Amino acid sequence: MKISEMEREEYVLPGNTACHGCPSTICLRTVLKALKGRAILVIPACCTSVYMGPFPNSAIKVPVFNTAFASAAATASGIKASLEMQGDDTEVVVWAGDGGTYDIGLQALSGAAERGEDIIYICYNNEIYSNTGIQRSGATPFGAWTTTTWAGKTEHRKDVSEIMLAHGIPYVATASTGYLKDLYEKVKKAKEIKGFRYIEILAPCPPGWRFPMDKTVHMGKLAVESGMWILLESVNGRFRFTGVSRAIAEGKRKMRDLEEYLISQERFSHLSKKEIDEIRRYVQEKWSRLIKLEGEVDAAIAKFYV
Ligand SMILES: Cc1ncc(C[n+]2csc(CCOP(=O)(O)OP(=O)(O)O)c2C)c(N)n1
Ligand code: SF4
Repeated sequence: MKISEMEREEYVLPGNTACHGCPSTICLRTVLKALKGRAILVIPACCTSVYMGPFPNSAIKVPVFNTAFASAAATASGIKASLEMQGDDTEVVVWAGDGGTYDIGLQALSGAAERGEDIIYICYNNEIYSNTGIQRSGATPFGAWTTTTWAGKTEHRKDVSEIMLAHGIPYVATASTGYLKDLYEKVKKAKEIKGFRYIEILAPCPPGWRFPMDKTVHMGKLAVESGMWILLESVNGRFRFTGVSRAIAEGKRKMRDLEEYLISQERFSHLSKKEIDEIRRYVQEKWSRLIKLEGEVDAAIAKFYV
């Protein structure tokens, strides 16, 4: 598919109050185009619930239910159940930050996934609580400066996409603000699948990560090209790398130096060589774990059918 073949209709309107270069607006625009606007959004407290505008005004051209932080997936489950009773197949989509996904809404997310609710849950992961002033979250990477980790975060991030893989749901994918066509296609694919679907988008945030606001898409590409963020997809348990990450996993493309990604953001400007090496070790370990996972799935399926 060419980018010019994307849906032309706009569902995220100009004049909203997001920062210039906001990854959330860029990606939500893409997601709603992929769904052709046939969606009800459920949004817990986050930047999106602020930049969409105060009631009764809204910069988002689909119905939005603003819900309490901890309950986005539960609220979406309820809305879907009531639509089903009315024979309405409108897609119900949670659009939440990493604070609302990794930390505060994790129990509702896990419960809805385990119950197999027929909803799409999308986390735009900017690796911080940006709306309230750049605090650390469970998604903040090791070493990153935030207003609650002045000397750099001392723990590694957890990975909710891997946690969702472990739930055995029909669709799990990661995407990046750097590759909008990939995001568009993954949302379209998710729409065709029934059951609980989870998509997580890396969302480089200019004020939170401290880089110039015209570099959002570039940063989203650099994250993938340096191996720091991995593009993957799992359809009914069949796991595979996608896009640039697939080329890297197959040895067709070399990773860019991780340091190039780190030094282009001021949040990492204080890092020592030892800390950079620790991030490198963590990234390599994650790659080996996932490469093994892909290999194991392929081997198992091959045994099944040969
Ligand atoms: C229960 C509860 N705790 C705290 C808040 C304050 N609060 C509103 S938005 C927000 C940060 C959200 O972070 P995230 O989900 O990562 O989204 P982002 O702001 O980065 O878009 C916080 C802490 C709240 N609204 N409700
Ligand atoms: S702080 Fe970041 S995520 Fe929030 S509106 Fe600004 S650019 Fe977007």
